[in-house]
Amino acid sequence: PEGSTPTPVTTVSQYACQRRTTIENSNKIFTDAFEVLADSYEFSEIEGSCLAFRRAASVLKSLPCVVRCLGDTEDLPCLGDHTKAVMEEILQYGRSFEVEKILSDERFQTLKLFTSVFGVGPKTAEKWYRRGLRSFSDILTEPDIHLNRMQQTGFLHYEDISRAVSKAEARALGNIIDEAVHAITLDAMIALTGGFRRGKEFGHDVDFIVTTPELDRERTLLPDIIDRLEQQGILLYCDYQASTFDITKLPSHRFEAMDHFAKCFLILRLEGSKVEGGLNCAEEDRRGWRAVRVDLVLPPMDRYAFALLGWTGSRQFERDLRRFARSERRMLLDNHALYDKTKMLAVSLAGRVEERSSFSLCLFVSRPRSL
Ligand code: 8DG
Ligand code: MN
Ligand code: MN
Repeated sequence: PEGSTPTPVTTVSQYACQRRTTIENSNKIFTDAFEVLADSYEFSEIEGSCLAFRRAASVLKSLPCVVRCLGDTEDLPCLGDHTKAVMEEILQYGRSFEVEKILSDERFQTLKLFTSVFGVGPKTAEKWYRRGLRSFSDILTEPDIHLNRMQQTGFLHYEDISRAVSKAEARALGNIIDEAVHAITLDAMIALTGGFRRGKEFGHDVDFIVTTPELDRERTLLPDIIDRLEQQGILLYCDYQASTFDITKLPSHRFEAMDHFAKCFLILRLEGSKVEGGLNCAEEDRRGWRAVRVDLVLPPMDRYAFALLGWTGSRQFERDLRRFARSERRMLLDNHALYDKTKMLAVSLAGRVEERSSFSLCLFVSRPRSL
């Protein structure tokens, strides 16, 4: 138009899948506080407030600069009164008293400690807390406590599993999985997914997708891979879940849909010599190896793109991707499929042209399929 050019307005979307977010977080001081509050609400099973703080943290992580005053947040979505009150405290005093109170709370500290063990969720942690248990030695010396195999392994490898996995270690594990899979079948594909696919330097585990063009082979391949890792003597723990994938099912309406692909949650033994740059902790140095959490998921080849999209994370990105599909596109999305409710059609998705930032996924409607 004539005259002055309008000031560009950069609006931040309410959907994480519509925001570009880098690995650098300029607003860590706020997002760390929100995450404490979210955890605290999660422990109290107040899901709405928990998600509100997780959503707010995700919004601030997408900002290129630090928030300097409350005015900076005026045009931002997903920030409620409570969120802003916490930010105001931090802006004024450099810390939030509400967060400090939570951090010094015995129940919070104990639940945080207990849930840091592999295999211990909020329910079990709460149960133990109510019985008066406060430390790991309380749990391990209490005669009436029965630990399942996952929890026993969690305590056994606690130090190793709690320590972040580096990119170099993820790469070394990639080579081990690659070698194991290709010793069994030559035409399988392996992709690194999860946080490392998003470019993170460290992770709590390493996630891989394995798939093969051989029809139905993905249902039987995983037990073969697990056997092989066992024979190599590097399998420390394995929770295997067989495929329950049913092609006739619609994408689920549930909020955080678990998928039905064959998968396993593993703990593997990683030799220090296999990692470039070697070992990074004194204790490991003496032992020469460390335990690492590894997840493998095996979708059928024609579902690879959905599985990759679903397992790349973050959890907030995935939640918002599904919400965006539902609310803005009248579609249902999960780790298996994308379904157009208005056309009653399954949409197929070209695997390699996945555009994560805008949901302008290269979509094309497949031949009508009665789902
Ligand atoms: P991190 O390991 O570096 O801490 O982060 P991450 O890689 O983002 O987290 P993750 O817990 O390994 O989960 C990666 C993605 O996998 C996450 O977006 C959720 C998705 N995912 C599923 N199904 C399942 C499942 O059954 N269990 C787990 N743990 N994650 C799943 O789609
Ligand atoms: Mn991960
Ligand atoms: Mn994982």
